[in-house]
Amino acid sequence: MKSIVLLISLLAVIPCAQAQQTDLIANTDGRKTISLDGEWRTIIDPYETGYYDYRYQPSADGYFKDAKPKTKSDLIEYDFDTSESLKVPGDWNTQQERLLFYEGTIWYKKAFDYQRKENTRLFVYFGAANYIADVYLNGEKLGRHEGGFTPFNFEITKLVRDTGNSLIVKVDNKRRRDAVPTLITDWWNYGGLTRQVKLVETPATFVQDYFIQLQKGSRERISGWVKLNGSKLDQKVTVRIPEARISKSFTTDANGSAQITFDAALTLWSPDNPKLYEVVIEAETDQVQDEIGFRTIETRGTEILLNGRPIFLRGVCIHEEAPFRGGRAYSREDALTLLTWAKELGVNFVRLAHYPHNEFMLREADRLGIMVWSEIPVYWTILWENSATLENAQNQLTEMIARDKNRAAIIIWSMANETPVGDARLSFLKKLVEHARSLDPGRLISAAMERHYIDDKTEMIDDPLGEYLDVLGCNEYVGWYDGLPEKADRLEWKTKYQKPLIMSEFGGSALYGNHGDALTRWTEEYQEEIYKHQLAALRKVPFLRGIAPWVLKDFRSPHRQLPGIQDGYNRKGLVSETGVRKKAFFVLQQFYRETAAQNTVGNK
Ligand code: GCB
Repeated sequence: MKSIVLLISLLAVIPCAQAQQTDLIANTDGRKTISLDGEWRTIIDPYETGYYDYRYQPSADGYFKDAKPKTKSDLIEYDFDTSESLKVPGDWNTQQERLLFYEGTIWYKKAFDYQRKENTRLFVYFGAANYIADVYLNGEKLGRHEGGFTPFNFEITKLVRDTGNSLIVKVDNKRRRDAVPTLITDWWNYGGLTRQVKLVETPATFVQDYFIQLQKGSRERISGWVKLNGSKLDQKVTVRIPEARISKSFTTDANGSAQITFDAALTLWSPDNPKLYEVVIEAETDQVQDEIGFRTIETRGTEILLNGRPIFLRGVCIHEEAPFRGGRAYSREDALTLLTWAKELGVNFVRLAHYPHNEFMLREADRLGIMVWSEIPVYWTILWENSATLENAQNQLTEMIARDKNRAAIIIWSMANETPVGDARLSFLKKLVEHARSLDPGRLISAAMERHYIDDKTEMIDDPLGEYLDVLGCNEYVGWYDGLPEKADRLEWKTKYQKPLIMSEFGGSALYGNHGDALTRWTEEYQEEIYKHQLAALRKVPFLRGIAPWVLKDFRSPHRQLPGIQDGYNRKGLVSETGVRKKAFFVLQQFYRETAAQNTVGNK
């Protein structure tokens, strides 16, 4: 009997739940939603008292029960409703000083009422929770999600009540060796419900997802698919692009899927003309709207071609950190500020490092005409031989692509950053490349790799991973970790591949307002000197097709300890953490002005 009770209580708290996680609703913007943002009651639980019992077994009566004493004698040692609160969306670290370094569990509770409607379904959608989220509604476990930067949702149609719903999320941001990312990163481990949370209402059978883009290699043919979810899976589905007078109908199969292809003469999306079309996906039981741009992206030899024409990517790297207030960025305003700073620099391209950024960044990049490199946090050291780590990375890749595959701005999916060459790593990353190509055959695949010297003045890019990529990415810090700024002048760059190269990082640190001569570390002049030498040298690299210097804005990092200079910030920003421009900003801006007209760095 005891063991049955134990089994039931175990089932109540962990594993089965994962199966209930519903496939992602790809475009929540296009449907009826109810925001759950605002104050959530929270319990800081470093010992996970609300999850494990005193034998370290998952407890059947954890905090997720949201229990209240029923009699004056009842013993209940927590109470959400008299606990403190935190704002959602938002990392916890920057909301309370005592949480700045906190890594562990915090429980979140939101109470809500909901008027159930006939023939509708209800989902709870999380933009992101860093890092593991265990989600419960009215005491029942909905499921667990792992990965701090991608969205997930659960269906709650059968569990939701008219009044007094208790939505509880245990968020745990403890770093783990087998996780993605692993124990060390050069950014802050911001924990919590860092992005929007919402209820999404759908008809009984609804348009779950769709992929509507130009077919690879074609500027006139649209190709993709639509997927329904529900009980009436065979339906007529019409894709309309009203402005282009397009209306094409398809029939979904017994699984609710339809392949779609049709010809369309459209104005193509580009940084000069970021044209977006209203696209309507109309099923018999549901309708969703989106704004979609259409463009092609491909490579030919060492060229990158946008809509068939060679381009040079004038970029900058960006972390998802809020301008001015610090902490994780999560709003449209944050996205607009960061991307406007980048635009003022003269970019046509951003590398969103080192994990998928919030959806506003992609939506705004689409509108502003900024091409995007988007990546998953396979960073530095990963447990290459661990199958669960691979599955986790693959899942994060799936979720990134699921959310953003219709954004014209994204031209590159990147698999990894600065990972060490080796067999297990190569086999791991090859699987990610194959996976990305199977989900999205149209975009380019890259990774930020490393280079090495073959003699004292020749830099070589020959990482075996390069063979599987469309575009080579390479991080180098000549002038900062590697010699002094003038060293860049003496180097020649080589690669064994006939592929385009993006210098996906270079730069150096300066504290804004710290001045000295060009050889004094941490001064704006030293950083400026790096940029001058780097840009002059990179002009001479014949296969270079883009640059993304590190980094737009100073960002928090526990790696960066130097008192009076770093104080917990990586200072490689071209602007300070409050957005004040350093001298190097203007050097890069000038370079971009000169090169914009030519669409090349003048190496031919
Ligand atoms: C790198 C990493 C980046 C770091 C940067 C640095 O190579 O990719 O995440 O922040 O160097 O500042 O050292």
